[in-house]
Amino acid sequence: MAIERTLSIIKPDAVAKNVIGEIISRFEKAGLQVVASKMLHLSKEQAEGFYAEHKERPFFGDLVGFMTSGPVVVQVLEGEGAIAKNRELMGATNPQEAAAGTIRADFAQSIDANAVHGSDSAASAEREVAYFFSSDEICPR
Ligand code: IDP
Repeated sequence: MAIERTLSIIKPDAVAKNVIGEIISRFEKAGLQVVASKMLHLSKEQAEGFYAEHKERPFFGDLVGFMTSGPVVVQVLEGEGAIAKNRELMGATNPQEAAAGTIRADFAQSIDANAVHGSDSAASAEREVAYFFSSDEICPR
């Protein structure tokens, strides 16, 4: 399988719960490496731009409101099949439907406050990594 990069966001609910380390530990134990990381408090404009594909959806306002409600940790994860592997570790969007042992099953409260974001395709990963990181901020080993 190819080495890929994917964008992960530890969302405001998980940062507030103080489980940043536990979440990163799951990525590392699954063989993904953190090759870029920063903590940010997203502006409304940053959150709207990031989630632009959802702007016509009824939950868009709530999503932007939630993502700007507190700090987040944005990271680039690298590894074999990183995009699908991260989605598997995250679990389903709605934590009530997320498989046992996934990040969302263990740390998320609701479909709004669902602990993590992960790119869902190679095209999204490319756009999302570039949205938050310049190439000199990414440090592969
Ligand atoms: P994903 O984060 O699992 O990729 P997406 O469909 O890309 O899910 O949706 C982005 C985010 O928007 C979700 O993580 C969730 O927080 C929020 N969201 C998605 N669907 C709903 C919904 O039906 N109601 C409220 N929020 C939603």
